[in-house]
Amino acid sequence: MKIDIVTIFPEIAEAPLKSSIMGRATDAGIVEFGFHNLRDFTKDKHRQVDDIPYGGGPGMVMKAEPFFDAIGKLKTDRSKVLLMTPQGTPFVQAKAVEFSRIDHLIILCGHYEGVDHRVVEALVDEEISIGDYVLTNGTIAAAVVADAVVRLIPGVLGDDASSEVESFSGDGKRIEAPQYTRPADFRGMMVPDVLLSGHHQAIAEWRDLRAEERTRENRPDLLD
Ligand code: JFE
Repeated sequence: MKIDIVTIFPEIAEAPLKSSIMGRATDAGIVEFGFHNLRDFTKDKHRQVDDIPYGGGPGMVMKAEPFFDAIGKLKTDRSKVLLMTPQGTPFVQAKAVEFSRIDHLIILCGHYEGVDHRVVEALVDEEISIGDYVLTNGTIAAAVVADAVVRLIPGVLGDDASSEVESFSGDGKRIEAPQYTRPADFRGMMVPDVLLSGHHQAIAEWRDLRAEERTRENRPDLLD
């Protein structure tokens, strides 16, 4: 899979996607990231990517032409073009699964108050939001999408972690039971006895009960 990210801050997307598991997926040849500076697609001497909004109002709007030129260079017949925006459709695990089956993603990142709408109309397949809060720009959101997508590609996670992938994508979504590791007594805070019992049936029942409780407490929206 190839993922191209177009932004005026490529270094913001590069750091998380060159590190850790994303870096290893790249080294293994499973994914190829392209980080593109939108200013490299400008033609004027000031490399201007923004301008004042038609109709007036505060702030600046991203110009159309640099995005058109970036897409002109990057897009193939296998590409899907995403635009990060707080006005997009919510990015959820099912979307990550869908995108993980695509050959080539191009993720456009705005800045300032948004992007000339002709970019959306002519170039963008899907406008995506990572959540109902407003970031300063789309680059961190693009890195979030890329990370969530790439970890689903076979071979990126160990076999052990891969089965866990299912737990937030199916129907019966719920929070997982609490986890503990050694020591059993940490500064007087004890691991629940049942987890040390070796009684697999009892452990399964305890986890089911605690998962249900925690879902009701933290994510009541997931329960019908
Ligand atoms: C941009 C901004 C005021 C945008 C366009 C480009 N989920 C999510 N939250 N925030 C974003 C995505 C996001 C994505 C791209 C962005 C925010 N901004 C800032 C500020 C109004 C805006 O509407 C610029």
